Amino acid sequence: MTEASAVPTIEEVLDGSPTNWGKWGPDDEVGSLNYLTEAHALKGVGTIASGKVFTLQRLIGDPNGDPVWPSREPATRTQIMDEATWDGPDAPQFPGGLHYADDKLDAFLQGSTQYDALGHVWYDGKIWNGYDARTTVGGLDKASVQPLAERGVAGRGILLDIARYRGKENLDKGETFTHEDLIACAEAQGTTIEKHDVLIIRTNFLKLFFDQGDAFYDGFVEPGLVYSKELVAWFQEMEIPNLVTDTIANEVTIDPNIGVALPLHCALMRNLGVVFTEICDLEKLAADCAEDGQYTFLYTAAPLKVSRASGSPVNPLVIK
Ligand code: UVW
Repeated sequence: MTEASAVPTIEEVLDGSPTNWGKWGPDDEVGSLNYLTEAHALKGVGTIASGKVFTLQRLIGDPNGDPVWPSREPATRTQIMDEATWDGPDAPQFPGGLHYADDKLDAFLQGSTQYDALGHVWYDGKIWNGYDARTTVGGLDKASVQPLAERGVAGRGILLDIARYRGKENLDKGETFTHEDLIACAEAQGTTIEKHDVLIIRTNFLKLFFDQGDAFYDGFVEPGLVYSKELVAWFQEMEIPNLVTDTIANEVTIDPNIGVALPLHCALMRNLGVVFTEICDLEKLAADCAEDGQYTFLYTAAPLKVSRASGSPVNPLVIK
């Protein structure tokens, strides 16, 4: 414990917590995605029964607003060229009379459905695989999103519809669940979480962003997984490569037991190399899974290849 407050430091909380540093060599930058081999891609393919396709990205520039982490702003798209560009006498001229539309996006790379780079969070001066946190200065020289983007993700995904399991339209502010709840939820759905599954967790919490407007950010505490030694051990034992959710930060924002912000980002991402995917829209997929009872599928995704970036937008694809 620090003397100034009752809240322990992350170092204190995660003292002795397992790491996978060095497991895939001293130069590794993709962490637990190493668990997803060609055989796992084929295992995902083997679940395909109907060929139904689902995209999990939220709209960027939603007229109803884009939910983002409180310190970030939604993306702004600016129209640069359109038919009006050709209204005046100084209009560009292209041989043959071509006109076209162009636009640009000013966006937080983590301001929409996104992959976090493994170097996105840290404590104690070290990021994933033990790289020095100074390697993040001015851009991530290590464990940026680029290696994740180059590798891509393909494997068996499993939807864990916690909201439906709890009989709720959406989880409430600060509501928590554990790995045991995930196991029980899978069982209630008639399936089992297998080693190396991509976990896709539905809370439908962001419904409140659209229902409540600005009030959504009052006392901002998202629901989600809550830290425990047992939960971290379970992720390690199950060799989970990728944690995907429909919340902004994949875990309860402030741990209700210890008061620490986002400890699972540290225990799972920084220490185990579990890759995080956030702000997904799981509504159509969840409705379909509830209807046909098939909660496992091929999950594929590739974030954008952005040099030295700490995250990148993504539009994950599920095929059932
Ligand atoms: C933070 O870690 C602050 O944000 P996120 O993981 O939600 O991108």
